[in-house]
Amino acid sequence: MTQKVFERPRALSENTFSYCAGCLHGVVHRLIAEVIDELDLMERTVGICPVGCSVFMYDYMECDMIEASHGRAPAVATGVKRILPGSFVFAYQGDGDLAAIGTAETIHSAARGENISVVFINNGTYGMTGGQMAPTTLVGAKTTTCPEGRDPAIAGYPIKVCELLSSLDGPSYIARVAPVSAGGLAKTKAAIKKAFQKQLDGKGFSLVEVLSNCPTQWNMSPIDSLKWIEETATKHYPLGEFVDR
Ligand SMILES: Cc1ncc(C[n+]2csc(CCOP(=O)(O)OP(=O)(O)O)c2C)c(N)n1
Ligand code: SF4
Repeated sequence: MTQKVFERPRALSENTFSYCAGCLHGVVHRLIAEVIDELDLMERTVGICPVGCSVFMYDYMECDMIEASHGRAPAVATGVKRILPGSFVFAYQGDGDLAAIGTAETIHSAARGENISVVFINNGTYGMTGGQMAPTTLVGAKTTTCPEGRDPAIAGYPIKVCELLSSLDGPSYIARVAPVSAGGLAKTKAAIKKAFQKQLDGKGFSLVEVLSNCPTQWNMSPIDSLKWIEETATKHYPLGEFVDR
């Protein structure tokens, strides 16, 4: 007798991801879909897509999805949640989207303690538009707009989103994870689940920062990009839970 031990989450569509080989966007989509299934949220979930490589997330999810313009996902999420308080609302945003053009929306929705959840994909670059420097690009890291490496004398220092938001009273949960190993994947899923549960419990704003990759714009193999996250990115962006209340 055969036994099914693995299947596509209900919340994930059958469409093929358009992401580059080895990109973690698809992996994180799947983890979100698994959590939506496990918490039985699909019928009341509204996801907010960003602008960036994951702009087509609405093609990959079976729940309702809305496309927000660049950086505005937390504002759109706020509107949906306030009008439909029984809905479950998450925003999915890259670092260009969340920490550059959307800085104001991010900080203010967190400070207000909006009862929404944000999954923040920090790959240290603007993947979709050609690998430009992002607010999260590490000092010394090379991008197409800082080919000699990020120089703080010119471009300042990377923004640590979890640490920044942790100084606010509004957030109920802030965590940073790195899905670069079996253990890292399990911790990433657990953090997303915890963040989603905070919203279900009415506790207010929750955010999970995922240290992610961009093998294409980093000019690295997928395996090397995961090693770089583990060995370099985590030194500057420590993993863990920053707020849990
Ligand atoms: C208002 C506005 N400014 C700039 C752009 C151009 N743009 C599209 S995607 C993008 C960068 C996205 O980078 P990120 O959020 O880090 O996502 P990634 O592609 O790396 O997943 C930019 C600058 C835009 N679409 N709209
Ligand atoms: S450009 Fe980078 S972030 Fe975008 S899909 Fe390719 S690997 Fe992923």
